[in-house]
Amino acid sequence: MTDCLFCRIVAGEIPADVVAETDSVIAFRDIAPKAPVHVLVVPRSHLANVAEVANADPGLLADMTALAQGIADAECGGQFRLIFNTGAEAGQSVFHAHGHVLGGAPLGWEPA
Ligand code: DGP
Repeated sequence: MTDCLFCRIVAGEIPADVVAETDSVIAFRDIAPKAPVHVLVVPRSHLANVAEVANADPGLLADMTALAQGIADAECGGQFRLIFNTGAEAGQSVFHAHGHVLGGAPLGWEPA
């Protein structure tokens, strides 16, 4: 059994509030939302971060972006922020690539 949290969600071993999915990507609501809409777009295959996705399979990164846009179209008028925390210092806590889709309200911009 893998100890990767998102691999376990992909496998259905841990429940999640899934909002959209394709053959290559699954999207579910973040357990600790930071905006009215906060959904994670996650490749089904285990890659550690967005750079690994881009290097291994650029089409997969396009699939993740397209699913993010579809969620934003359905839930926040097509407007959204897509964030990929990459590395612990940047705030990445789950080392299975994922994009944060944030929207549903005006978003501030407060870089550290
Ligand atoms: P990051 O810090 O960029 O690695 O984002 C990881 C996100 O994953 C964080 O916003 C919280 C979310 N998260 C952590 N555990 C779970 C979980 O068990 N279920 C769901 N749906 N989200 C989780």
